[in-house]
Formats: sequence, C-alpha cells, structure tokens
Amino acid sequence: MRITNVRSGRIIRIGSACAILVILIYTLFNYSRSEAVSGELGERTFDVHPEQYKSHKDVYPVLKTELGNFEPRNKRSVNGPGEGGRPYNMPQDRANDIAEAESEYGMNIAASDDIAMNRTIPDTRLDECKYWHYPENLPSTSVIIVFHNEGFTVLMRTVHTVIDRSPPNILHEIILVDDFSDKENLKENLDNYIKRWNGKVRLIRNAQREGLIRTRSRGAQEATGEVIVFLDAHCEVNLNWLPPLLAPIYRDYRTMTVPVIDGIDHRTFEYRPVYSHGTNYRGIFEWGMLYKENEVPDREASLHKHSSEPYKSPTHAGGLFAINRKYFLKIGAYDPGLLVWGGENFELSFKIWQCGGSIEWVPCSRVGHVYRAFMPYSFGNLAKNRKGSLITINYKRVIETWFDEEHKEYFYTREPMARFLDMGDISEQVALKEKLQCKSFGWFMENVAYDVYDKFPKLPKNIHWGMVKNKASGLCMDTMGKAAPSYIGTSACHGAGNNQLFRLNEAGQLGVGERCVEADNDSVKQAICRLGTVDGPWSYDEDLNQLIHRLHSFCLTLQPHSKTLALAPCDPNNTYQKWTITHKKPNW
Ligand code: LR7
Ligand code: MN
Repeated sequence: MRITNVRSGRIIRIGSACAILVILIYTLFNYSRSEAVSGELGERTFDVHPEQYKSHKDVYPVLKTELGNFEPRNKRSVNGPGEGGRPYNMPQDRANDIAEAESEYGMNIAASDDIAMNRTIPDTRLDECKYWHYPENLPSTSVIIVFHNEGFTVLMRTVHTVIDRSPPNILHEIILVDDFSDKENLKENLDNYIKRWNGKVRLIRNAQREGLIRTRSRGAQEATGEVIVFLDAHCEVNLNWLPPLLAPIYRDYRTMTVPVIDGIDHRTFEYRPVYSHGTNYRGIFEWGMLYKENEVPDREASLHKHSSEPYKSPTHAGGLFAINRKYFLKIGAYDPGLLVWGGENFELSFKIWQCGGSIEWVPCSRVGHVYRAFMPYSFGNLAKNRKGSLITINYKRVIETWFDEEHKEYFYTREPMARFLDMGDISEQVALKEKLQCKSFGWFMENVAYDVYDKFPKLPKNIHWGMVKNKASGLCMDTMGKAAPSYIGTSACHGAGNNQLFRLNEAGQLGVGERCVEADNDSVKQAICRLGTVDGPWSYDEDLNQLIHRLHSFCLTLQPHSKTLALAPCDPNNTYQKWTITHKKPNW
C-alpha cells in the first residue's frame, strides 16, 4: 500500500479540515453496470418537477461521440501572469509585498492582483467528460459565496469564473454573504464593482460575525434558485463545471453533489490537479474526525461503467457542493449550534445519508481552491466564553447527534478531552433526527462508509491517557508542536492543548493525536500511525512505572544531559525510566 498526501501539491496540513491523507489503494476496476436509481420518491413537497421522477427518461446524462451540449466551443490562448494556470513567480523586488500579503491573507494577494480575472486555466477533466450530454432544462441555480476578510481580487475572480463558465439561463444569481469583514476595500468598492452584473450578483452583509457555518445557512435562506451551490471565496470554477453537478440533483432532489477540487497554489496561483489523472477519490474520516480521502473502493467503482461518472461518497471536505435548496432547508440546513469553522461537513453528510439522501462526487465538475498557508483570521468574539477547542466542540455536537454508542466510544478514545467539553443543547438536532426517521449510524457505516474501517479500524480502549511525566526530571513528553515525522521532545508539564496528550491503548499503541510513538535505540519519534492498524509495541509496567518497548525489550528513558528520549536496557532502579501517565479533569 502506498500512502500519498495530496492538497497543496502533496503537502498535508494536519489539524485542519484540509488535513487530507489520501490513501491510494490500487484496485482492479470491475466494469459491470448497475443503475443507481432511487425508485421511491418519498414525500414530495418541492417544486422540483415531479413528473421527472416518475419516469427516468431524459433525466440521465448520455455519453455520445459528439461534443457535449454544454461544452464551450471556443477556447482562448492568452499570455500573461498566471495564464494557462501557470505559476506566476513575482520578481524578487516584490518580496516584501509577497510577505505582507501572505501574512495578512494566508495567500499571495499581490500575485492575484496581477493576474487577469478571466485568466485561462488548464482543463483538468478526463477527456471523456467533454462528450457527456446533459438534460437541457436543468434547475435554476444560486451560487452562494460566504466570505470574511478575503482578498478582493481572489473573491472577484471566483465570481468572474462562475459568470464566465456557467450557462447563463441556468445561473440564476450569485449571492455574496459578507461575514462582517472589516477590510476597507470590501465595503463601497465591492458594492460598486458588482454593479456591472446588473443585479445578477447580490451582496448581503451580516450585522455581526456569524462564522462560515451560520453565514452559509443565511445565504441558503436568501437564495431564490432551485439549487444552491456553495463555494469558498477563493475558487476558480473550471470549464463546464455546473451541468454535471446539477444532473444528479435533477434526477433526485435528495442527492447532494460535490465537484472534484483542484489546487491553486497560495504563493504562485498555479492551478493544478490534486489527484493523479483518472483516479477517483472519496471523502472519509478518522475517529478524531479529521477529514481524509480514500481511493474509491471496488464496491462502489464496480457500479460504474465510466470513471467519469458520479460516484457515492460518505462525506466531503466541506466548502464546495450543490444541493436542492428546499431539501437543504427541510433537513434543517446546518445545525445552528455549530460555531464558526469545522465539523459542518460531517453534520450535513451524516444527516443526508442517514435521513434518506445521498452524496455523489462528480469527476467531470472541477473547481480550483486556494489552499492557504495558514488560517489568517481569528474566531473573534465567537470563541469567547468557550473553553477548549471550538472545532472539537463542533465535532462533539455532531457525533452526539448522529453516532451510536459504539462509535461515540471511538471518538472519545481518540479525543479523550472531548468528554469534558460543553457542547450546548442538541435536543433540537435529536428531535429532527426523530422527525425525519433517520437511519442508524451503524447502517451508514455498513452501507456507505464501509471503507473507513479498512484504514481506521475500531479503536481499542485506552489503558492510560494524559501527560507522560518522567519521575527523575519532572518533565513531560511533548510533540513540541512539530509536524510528523519528527522527534518527540520533553518540556515542563502543563497538560494544556494537545502536545502533551498521549494515549496508551490496550493493543500497545502509544498515540498522540493521529500520530504514533515509534522508537529505536537512540531516538523516539512521532509518525502518522500505520493505516489499518491500531496496535503497537508499548506496554506499561504498573509496578515499576516503566514504558516498555516489547519488540526491543527496552525501556523508554530520558537522557539526563540532553533531555532527549531514547530506549535503553530496563533498569528497575533508574528513575529516568519511570513514567506516570495521568490526566485531570480540566479546570474549566
Ligand atoms: O468566520 C468565518 N466566516 C466566513 O465567512 C470564516 C470563514 N468564512 C469564509 C471564508 O472567507 C471562506 O470563503 O468561509 C469560507 C471557508 O473558510 P476557509 O477558506 O478559511 O476554510 P478552509 O478552506 O480552510 O476549510 C474547509 O473546511 C471548512 C470547515 O468549516 C469549510 O467547510 C471550508 O469551506 C472548507 N474548504 C473546502 O472544503 C475547500 C477544499 C479544502 C479542503 C480540504
Ligand atoms: Mn477555503
């Protein structure tokens, strides 16, 4: 098995929703056709052309030998900064501008400012995509873009590409929702700029900061199209991106669709595919609720004749998707108790799947997204009076609503601190789940997210968790905030955050976050845990307080002079080999 990290050109960003570990499993595709049609329509209170659900005639895209009905006929070839999606390397004398832009926006807005709004980008689709013909009368669409302090040209390029690359009769409107930005050029300047679109682009502004989750729900309320498409405020949609996204929704209003996301480099604005050509991935998760991607398993791939066809996915990254507006509102939009950023992608996914809908990824719809260097904004007042990680609070709300007891246990094993977090009141979410008669999480795991277990098996219980404190020195094991793989260090014990929070499980795995502690004679490292495994070499001697590496039969030792960690022959009298692993209920 090979593990590949994609996003930002094969870089993993751990600890954010963009921390995507793509797992390449080379599967043999079995081309046998079976129709993934939902025959039963359920309650229909929507204005989504009921007659089309009675017969499935004319609602399916058809692959022909002639160019697709929505394919652009004329292609441009232009020279200039960033044209063709090529990297734009700014001259050396602009180094200060670049540094300033990067630190203010997490991306090089100075480069974006030099690049044409309607620049050309490479067509990253499979060639086959050009030959699909879609139903002509696809549903009218509102594109919703929420933003907080985004770079002006990046935000406007998102709008320009949507206008330029969407069929005008299908694109009903673009709604920009300003989540209380304070940048000057996003005020009057923006009001004036969008006038060129004669009302097709609408701008609404929050009276206070709401966070992206509530802001999106507001956009959905305000929209008047039949389908809504959400985009982050730093995207470029690719050729003929919209019809393939709409076709599955037109067929069944309970299907949410997700484009395949390409990468736009935050420094050079190079536009490039994230996945290797022709391979399909889908969204999954690990038990700490970090978003992951996995090559589409055979069980799903074998249902499709063409690799350009949409396929089912357990979840999605969060930012870019299309959904029938009334359906989105009927299933409660997003849980309004979710705060600012994170976990909403899982909430919506579990809700859709468990309550009768489905999620499809659409290989012929491609949208570029700028992966930032870091998150440039704070959570502001929204994080006030919240103890502990806001994102983990969101995860807790989602898992307490949608998981069953067995799976909740895996989450708390992986994120033991989450037990102590105050998630607020979820009774309305639970009532909604009852009302919609949603299926169990077990059903979801067995029928939809079955590939999660292959990579992230059920977790054995923790024997001990918390700070790993050395008796002789009083120091604690510490990740030192470094990215894996790297050495594990030691520092004064504080137990705050996650850097000193280790877990030893029944199967001998010593973990910290999604990493595992690995050791040889002269070093102790953290590395991403081997996929598909939950065991490890460690055991804890309760009497001698030793952490024993069973493979080497050596003990974990703090080296007195360097304060670094190593393995050494076990010596019951050596207090540098004695460790306690303890946690306290946090003092919140
Ligand atoms: O308080 C805020 N208010 C906002 O309106 C914070 C952000 N925002 C806006 C922001 O301007 C942007 O347009 O919300 C949008 C998303 O914020 P980002 O771009 O900072 O998020 P992200 O790209 O780092 O994170 C991903 O996970 C988020 C979890 O809540 C959202 O779902 C993002 O939409 C999502 N992005 C994607 O899925 C794009 C693909 C990246 C990956 C993986
Ligand atoms: Mn984003």
